[in-house]
Amino acid sequence: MTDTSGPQAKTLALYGHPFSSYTWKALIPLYANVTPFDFRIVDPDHPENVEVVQSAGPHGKFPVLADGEHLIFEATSIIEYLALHYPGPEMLIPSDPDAAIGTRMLDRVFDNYVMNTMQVIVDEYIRDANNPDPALLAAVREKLTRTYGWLESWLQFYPAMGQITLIECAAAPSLFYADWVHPIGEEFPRLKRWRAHLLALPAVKRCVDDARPYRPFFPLGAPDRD
Ligand SMILES: N[C@@H](CCC(=O)N[C@@H](CS)C(=O)NCC(=O)O)C(=O)O
Repeated sequence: MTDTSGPQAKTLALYGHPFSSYTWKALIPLYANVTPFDFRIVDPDHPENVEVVQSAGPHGKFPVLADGEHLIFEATSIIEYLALHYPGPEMLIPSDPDAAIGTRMLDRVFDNYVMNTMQVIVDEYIRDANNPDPALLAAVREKLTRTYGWLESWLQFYPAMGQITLIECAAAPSLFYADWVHPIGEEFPRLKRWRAHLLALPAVKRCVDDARPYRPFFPLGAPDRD
């Protein structure tokens, strides 16, 4: 999928899948900072890559970043690692400690209250696409609506447009898929606009485009947009 090459030797490799939201989260900073790396797809045709991922963390999840022999898992930790060891034009974590706490807090919001919440619905459709549990779906949709409301208020005070930090890395994939699962309503105009802004960032657009061939596999059916 990715030719990230340049003249420099690549010491980094990212293991993941182009349709995986958490893989996007790690790809976005690599693309944004033009950091050279090899992409290693995790799928049944590449058991050697599956093996690396299985060896890295307790549940064998991806993405995994390899820097030589050093394996880093958890997308947030990968971004922290990149910010420290492979800095680029985008300052992924603010240097001011208080601002950094705020950035990390928002990262938790997107993982825990958007991505992982939305994933409950996706998992329910994987379990039985024809007969998902309506009570479960309603409860999770209510949680997502509450999160959208919170983000709509938060965006009033989030000044930035254009930069890529840990916040954007977490927000773009989680809002991309959450909107497919539980559309962001007209009552959340700032959030709708911000999602559109995020998807237009070149580093994010590249992830969206590379994932297009896999859309037929989306358990709820991918909408004909984005
Ligand atoms: N907390 C992990 C979540 C990673 C995760 O859930 N990855 C999914 C792909 S988006 C995965 O590995 N799925 C395959 C599996 O669970 O076996 C992170 O932030 O990196």
